[in-house]
Amino acid sequence: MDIKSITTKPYLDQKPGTSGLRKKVSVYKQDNYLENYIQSIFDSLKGFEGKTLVVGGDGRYFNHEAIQVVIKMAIANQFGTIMVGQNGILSTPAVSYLIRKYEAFGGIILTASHNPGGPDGDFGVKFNTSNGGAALEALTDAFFKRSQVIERYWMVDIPDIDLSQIGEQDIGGVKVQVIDPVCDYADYMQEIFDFKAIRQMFQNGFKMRFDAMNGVTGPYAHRIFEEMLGAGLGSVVHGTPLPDFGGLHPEPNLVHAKHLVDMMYSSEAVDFAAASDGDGDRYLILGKNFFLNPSDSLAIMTQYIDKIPFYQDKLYGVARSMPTSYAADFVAKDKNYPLYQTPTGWKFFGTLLEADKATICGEESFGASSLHIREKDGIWAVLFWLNILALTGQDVSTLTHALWQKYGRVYTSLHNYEELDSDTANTLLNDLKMRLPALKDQRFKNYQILSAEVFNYTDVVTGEESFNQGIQIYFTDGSRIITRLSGTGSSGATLRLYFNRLIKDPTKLDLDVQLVLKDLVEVASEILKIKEYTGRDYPTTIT
Ligand code: VG1
Ligand code: CO
Repeated sequence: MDIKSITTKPYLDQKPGTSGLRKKVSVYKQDNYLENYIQSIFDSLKGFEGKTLVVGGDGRYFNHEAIQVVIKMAIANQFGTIMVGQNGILSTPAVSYLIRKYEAFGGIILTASHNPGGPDGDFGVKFNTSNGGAALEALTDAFFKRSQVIERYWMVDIPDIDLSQIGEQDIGGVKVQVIDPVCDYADYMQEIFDFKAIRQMFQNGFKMRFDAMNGVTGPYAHRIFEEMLGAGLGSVVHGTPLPDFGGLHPEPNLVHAKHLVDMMYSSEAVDFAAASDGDGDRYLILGKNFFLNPSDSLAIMTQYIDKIPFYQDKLYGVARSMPTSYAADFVAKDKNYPLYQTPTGWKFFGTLLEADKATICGEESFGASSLHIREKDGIWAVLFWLNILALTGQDVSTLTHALWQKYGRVYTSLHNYEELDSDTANTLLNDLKMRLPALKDQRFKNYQILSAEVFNYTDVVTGEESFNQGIQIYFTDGSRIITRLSGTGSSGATLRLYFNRLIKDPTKLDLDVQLVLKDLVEVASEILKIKEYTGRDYPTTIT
């Protein structure tokens, strides 16, 4: 087989963000752009010759072309086996699982996750290491460094590989295995959860709707919910992965899954509804007339994890990202589980999971997962909830109200200012940083500042330090404002503002979230000088 060295010139913008290198499709389509980044990844790794690489994507626009490039370059770089999902499809959690199960060297996931798809949308590349987790910062920094000086990449000149048939092909001594994307993952879910109890619940007439938002989870959901659990045909909607996600923005939240939310607040409502994002690592859960906040979801999962046999000998602790509300902290304390607060981004949970310190992890951004893999996992979270419902016979709203009755309700919301000029956003934050020491003890409306600090993180396992992971302002009543810049966008800057306010009064558990947070939101605008810097009166999205 003819392995060619192709001369190239570096692009200077290949710096991965919170989760891989995400750029507009038009950027990825530039000559050698994808090739450069893939070779920069391979050049930064050692000892993969003859080993296995798992490759798959969320089916978005450019997935087809890109996967051929990745496979051919992996062959040229002398991996031994390339395991790829049929038609190039694999969810992010499935890749994580396959890497672990088959002891692969690593995996490449072609996805921009919840970012919009199509020719005008985003594309992305993520590398996961042999533990199944996304590459840590030291490694992604190495990719970036390499990408800035790269002069050649390795490629084989062969026709496109047929990914439509399951089976094994030998290509010049390298094995290309096309696998069923769902099988291994579905078997694993069956090991973790009580499928029998969930099946029984469906037999008793329980009705669910799962909206795959035309992302990658369609095939997983059809197989697991409809076929294995008997949820009934038609329970899964938008279940075919489409290159442009059928025009949907595959981000399961109150804004982009509004159609599902509206349905659950109407007379058409079923018992339980869920959705997931483009690459299948996020989840949204709704009950009848009820939206489950992801931070509360983590708290309730923490309450019930000891009832799921798979976890009974692995109850180590709970981890949540810093902007995730502290609802789970109350439960963890009660249950005597250590609680860890990490920076935003799933990769920070990895070391805790490896060291048997965390069993379950969650993010406010509709992400949850456990030590079963090293990525967040949308289908897993939905199954976890189905298992809780089958076990307790209660519904989502009742279980959440029970949590609030016991600990109080942490009213929570995220306000995003999108498409800001990057310099403006950075100046705003830098100015705020300078003013932090002076903010302590200051009073705004009824809120007095207890502390105002930059969140720097030291990994409790490795001692590795990550600076500048957001700004936390605590008030004396326990309320909290957090702000940070998004690291997953492909253009401009998104300023995120997270709000938490704890209300313990049992007669005030069902108030309107934005009303409860109104004063706090105004205080934040004042402290951050949002209008002054951005000229904006309102956030772009509220979830
Ligand atoms: C966002 C979320 C973060 C999540 C990340 C990747 O990052 O806030 O919690 O882990 O997306 O999710 P940022 O930097 O934009 O705030 V996914 O489903 O896009 O891989
Ligand atoms: Co995702």
